[in-house]
Amino acid sequence: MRVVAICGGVGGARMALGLAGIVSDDELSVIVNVGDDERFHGLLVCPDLDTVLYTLAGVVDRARGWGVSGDETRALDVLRKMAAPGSWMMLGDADLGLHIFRSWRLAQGATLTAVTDELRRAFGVRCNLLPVSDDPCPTEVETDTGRLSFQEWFVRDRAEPAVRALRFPASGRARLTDRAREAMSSADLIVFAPSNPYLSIEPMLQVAGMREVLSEVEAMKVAVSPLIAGRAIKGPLVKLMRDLGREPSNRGIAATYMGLADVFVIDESDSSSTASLARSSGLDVRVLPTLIPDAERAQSLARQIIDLSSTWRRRGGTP
Ligand code: FO1
Repeated sequence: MRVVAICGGVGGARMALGLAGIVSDDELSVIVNVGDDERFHGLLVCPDLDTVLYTLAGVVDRARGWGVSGDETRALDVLRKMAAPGSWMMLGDADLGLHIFRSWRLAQGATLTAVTDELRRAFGVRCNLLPVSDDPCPTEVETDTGRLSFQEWFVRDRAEPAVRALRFPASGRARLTDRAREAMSSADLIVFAPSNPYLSIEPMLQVAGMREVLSEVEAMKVAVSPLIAGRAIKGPLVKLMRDLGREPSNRGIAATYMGLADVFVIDESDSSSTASLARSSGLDVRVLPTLIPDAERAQSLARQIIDLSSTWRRRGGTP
């Protein structure tokens, strides 16, 4: 079975880890958000790609969910001593080594897809790891304090400024890569990871070609809600939904996936809303244990989603 995971952030990396445990390497493609990418100290940092890479390679700092376990900050200490702009971004020494390599290869003319492939091979990651686009497609955040880059809002300002809107200035111009397109077109199952729909999934849907390919594919499309008992495990999801005037519930999350996904998976703790959610969204709502704090639980969720896809038939479709 050919599986594509559409991912961003820590929830995305954990879902990818679960799938990587049970899907054969050449049949798994992980397509990753690049809307959070930003330059620091002249280097391109791609937090979502790196979080997936470090997680799949088993070197991620598990407590934080991002960065390299046991990393030090001697380089950053110097940058801070020099009051270098952007030194609020916690870049460890080993992490910086990766950013140096990536920035050097990009300056030589390599695409982000090619460099990511070099990195995942070197880190011993065997499935396909694919940026959604090779073009810059930053997410910008319109706040009460003005327009901020994604990391200024998320890290420097701790996601505190109230969000009026998310902006995607490269929307429709940044193109889907051929490899991401091919992976989705030939997939049997596409899983939208339990990532933040506004910060991780929506930026990918803004990439030219992404929505079209998703609407044409044969694959069964399953979206996993990041809410558990109505709350996000990590990150500013609920506050962001309130700021944006969306209902901070699975009903609000489902709105992102209406007309896009076939199945919407919610956590057992939210099962009382299943019937009303199915009615209001038109999605086939299923209940599974979606809390994935470790590889074992992530693998168990991945297994249950794959089992679901082997028996699932599109409503009104041919058997
Ligand atoms: N998140 C933080 O909350 N503080 C940081 O200083 C920070 C540094 C950082 C460096 C590299 C990297 O790959 C991720 C990093 N993150 C940090 C996480 C990152 O901001 C978020 O995971 C995503 O951009 C949101 O999905």
